[in-house]
Amino acid sequence: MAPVTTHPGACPLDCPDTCVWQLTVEDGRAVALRGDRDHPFTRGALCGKVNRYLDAVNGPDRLTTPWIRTGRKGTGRVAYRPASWDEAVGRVAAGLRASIERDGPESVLPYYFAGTMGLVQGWTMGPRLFAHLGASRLDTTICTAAARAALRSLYGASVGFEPESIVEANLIVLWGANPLVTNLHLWPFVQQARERGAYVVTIDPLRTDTAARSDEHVAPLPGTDAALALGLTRHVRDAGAADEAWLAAHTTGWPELRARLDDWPVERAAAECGLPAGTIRRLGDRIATTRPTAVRVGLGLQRHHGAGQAIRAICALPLVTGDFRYPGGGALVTTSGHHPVDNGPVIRPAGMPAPPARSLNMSRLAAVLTGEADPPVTSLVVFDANPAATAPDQARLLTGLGRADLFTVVLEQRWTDTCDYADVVLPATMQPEHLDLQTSYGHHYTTLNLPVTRAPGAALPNTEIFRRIAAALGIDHPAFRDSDEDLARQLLAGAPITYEELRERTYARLTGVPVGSAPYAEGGFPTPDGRARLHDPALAALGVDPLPGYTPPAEAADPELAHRFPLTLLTPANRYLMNSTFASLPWHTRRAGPPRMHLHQADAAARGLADGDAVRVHNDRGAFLAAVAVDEATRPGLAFTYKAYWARRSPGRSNVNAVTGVRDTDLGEAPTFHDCRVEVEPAGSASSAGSACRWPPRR
Ligand SMILES: Nc1nc2c(c(=O)[nH]1)N[C@H]1C(S)=C(S)[C@@H](COP(=O)(O)OP(=O)(O)OC[C@H]3O[C@@H](n4cnc5c(=O)[nH]c(N)nc54)[C@H](O)[C@@H]3O)O[C@H]1N2
Ligand SMILES: Nc1nc2c(c(=O)[nH]1)N[C@H]1C(S)=C(S)[C@@H](COP(=O)(O)OP(=O)(O)OC[C@H]3O[C@@H](n4cnc5c(=O)[nH]c(N)nc54)[C@H](O)[C@@H]3O)O[C@H]1N2
Ligand code: SF4
Ligand SMILES: [Mo]
Repeated sequence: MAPVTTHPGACPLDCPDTCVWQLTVEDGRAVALRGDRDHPFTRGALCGKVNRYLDAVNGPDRLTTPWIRTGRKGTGRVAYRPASWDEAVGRVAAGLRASIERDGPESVLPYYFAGTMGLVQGWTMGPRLFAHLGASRLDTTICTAAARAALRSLYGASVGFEPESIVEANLIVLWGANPLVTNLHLWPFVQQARERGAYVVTIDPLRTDTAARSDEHVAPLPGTDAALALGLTRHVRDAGAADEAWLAAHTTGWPELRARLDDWPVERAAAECGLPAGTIRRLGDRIATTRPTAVRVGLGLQRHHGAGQAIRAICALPLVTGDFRYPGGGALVTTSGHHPVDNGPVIRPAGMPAPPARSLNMSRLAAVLTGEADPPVTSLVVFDANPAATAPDQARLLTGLGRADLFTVVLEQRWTDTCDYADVVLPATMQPEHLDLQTSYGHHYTTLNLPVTRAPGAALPNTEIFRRIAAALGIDHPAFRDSDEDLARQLLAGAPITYEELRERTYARLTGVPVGSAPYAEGGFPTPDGRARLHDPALAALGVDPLPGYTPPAEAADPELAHRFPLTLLTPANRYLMNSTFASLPWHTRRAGPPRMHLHQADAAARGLADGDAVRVHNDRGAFLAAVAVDEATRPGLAFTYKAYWARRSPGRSNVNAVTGVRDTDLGEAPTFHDCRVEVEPAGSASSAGSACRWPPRR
C-alpha cells in the first residue's frame, strides 16, 4: 500500500482569509483536505466551497496538455488540437515575436489577476518576463484600486486596525461587507465580541445573511455611502464626540473637514441615502458614545463611480472619533499594506533590463482591444484570470478577443470561457502541485505552500511555463533561470524571517503588528509625517476634491437612464463560487443554482413576473438570461444577481457582465460593476425560457 502522508499548505483563492490547510496525499495524489486547527485566524475550518477543492484538483476536466487552435475563435474546444510543449511554446514565442517586430513590444499585453493569490506563481516570473520584453504593463484595477487609492491618500497605504483585535470592539460596523460569505473566518471574532456585549450593524443595500444576523441592518441606496459617512461624522461632531486631542496630534486637515461638515446635515445625508434621518441619528449616537468602534469595510461598496470618496469618507470617521487609540477601534479595508513582502524588486531585479512601457488599465480591456490602445494590442497573454466571464462590457470584449489579428495565449487549469478565444492554451498546475508564498488581505500571516502531489499529465507551474517561453524567445538572462524557491527567497528579502525558518513553521506573522494591538494608537501612519490626511492637497492636483466628499453614482443617479432602465443592479459574491472559479464544477454549480435575477415583489408584480420565470435582463450594452427570484432582500428599484457564472455555460451564452460597463471610479480608475442600470422582460422564446430553467447545464 502506498504511504499516506499529510502536508500543510495554503488556500490560494482570492479571499481575505488565506486559510492554512492540511492535505492528505496517497501515491502522489491528493485524497483529503481539511483546515489547520492551529492557525490563529482560520482555526481549522475551511469554507464549504473549498471543502470540495479536491473536486477541482482531481477533476476529469483538468487540462493535461497544451492545445493549439485549428478552427474559428469562439467556437469552443472542437476548434483545437493537442500539442507537445515544444510545439506550443514555439508557437507562443513566434506569436509574441511577430507582434514585437511588427508593432513594438508595447503591442504585447499580459492580463492576470488573483486566480491564485500566490506571489510566486502569480506575481513574479510572468510579470518579470513582460517587464524584460518592454510589454505594456497591466494596471491591476479590477478589484481594489479605488480603495487602494483612497487609503494611500488617507492613511498612506492599505492599512487599518488589527483584525483579531475586533474581539475588543463594543460597536462593529460591517460596511458594504458580507463576511458570512466572503470573509468567513472573521465571523467567530465578531461573535466573540458580541458575547462581550458588542452591537453589530451591517450597512448594505441588500439584506444579506450577514445583515440578517446583525443587531441592526441599515440599507442605504447603492453608491451613497459617502453621504452616509459625512452625515454620521457631522452628527458625531455636533455631539461633541470628535477626539480633538488625537486629531490634532495625528492627523492633518481636521479644521477643513470640520468646516466641510456644515454642508452635511443629517437630513441631507438621509435624502441622498434613501434612509430615515432618525436611523442616521441613532447610529451617529452609537458611534459618538461607543469606544472602541471597529468599521470593517468590504470591497463591494467600492464598485461604484463614487468609490474613492466613499472609502475616504468612511475611513475618516474613526479618525474623527479617535478610535485608532484602542485595540478593536478604527477602520480596516484590507491588511495588504502591512505585509513586508514586496514583489516589485522581484519583477524587476537589479541588473535585468526592463524598458519603460505604457500602462493599460485591465478594467478597460474591452476598450483596449477594440480601438482604445494606440499602438494596438496584438498579443495578449492571460493567466490567473478569466476575463471573458469576469471583465465588464462583455459583448465588446468578446468582439475584441475575437479579432483575427490578435494572438492570444491562455494559461489555465481548466477550459474556461477565455480559452475559447485563445490561439494557444497551456495547462497549469494547481496549489498542491506547486510552490507558493501567500500573504493575506484579511490577516497578518504569511504562509509557504510546497508541492506535494503529482501534476496531471503535462501541466506545469506558471513560473516554468514563463521560463520556457523566455528560453524560446532566446532570452539568456539569469533572472529566467531562478527556481520557484529562489523566487520565494527573493520575496522574503525584506521580511524578518528566512526561507528555511518559514519552511519549518509553514506560516508566520511578519508584519510587526502584534495580535490584538492598536498599531496607530500613537499615530505613525505610513505617510511622510506619520499623520493621516483628512485633507490631501495632492488630490486637488488630480482634479479630485481634497476633502472627503460625495461623488453621486453615475448610472444609478441618471434620470434619463432611470426612465429607460428602472432597475439598479448589484452583483455580489456567491457563497459557493469564487469569482468564476468553481463555476463549472457539478457540486458547486448545483449549490449555487442557476443564474437568477433577484427582484423585489413590487418590481416583479409590476412586470407580471413570478418566481422562476425566465427573463432577459438588458440595457444598451447587452443582455443575459436568468430565472426570476422574488426576494425581500431587495427594495423596489433594486435588483441583484450573483457575479461570475461562466457565459458559455449560461442560458443565452452570456452572463451579468454583458450589462456592466467600462467606466472609471472617481479615484483609482477602477471598474464600476455595481453602478449599472437594467430592465427585465420575459425571455421571449420558449427555448431560451426552457434553457434558463435547466440547471446544471450539460457543458
Ligand atoms: N464565496 C465567495 N467569496 C469571495 C468571492 C466570491 O466570489 N465568492 N470573491 C472574493 C473577492 S474577489 C472579493 S473582492 C471579495 C469581496 O468581498 P465583499 O466586498 O464582502 O463582497 P461583495 O459581495 O462583492 O460585496 C459586499 C456587499 O457590498 C454590498 N454593496 C454593493 N454596493 C454597495 C453600496 O453602494 N454600499 C454598501 N454599503 N454596500 C454595497 C453588496 O450588496 C454586498 O452584499 O470577496 C472574496 N470572497
Ligand atoms: N459583475 C461583476 N464582475 C466582477 C465582480 C463583481 O463584483 N461583479 N468582481 C470582480 C472582482 S472583485 C474580481 S477580483 C474579478 C476576478 O476575476 P478573475 O481574475 O478573472 O478571477 P476568476 O474568475 O476567479 O478566474 C481566475 C482563473 O485563474 C485560474 N487559475 C487559478 N490558479 C491558477 C494558476 O496557478 N495558474 C493559472 N494559469 N491559472 C490559474 C482559475 O482556473 C480561474 O479560471 O472579477 C471581477 N468581476
Ligand atoms: S476561500 Fe477563503 S475561507 Fe475558503 S478556504 Fe480559501 S481562504 Fe479559507
Ligand atoms: Mo476581488
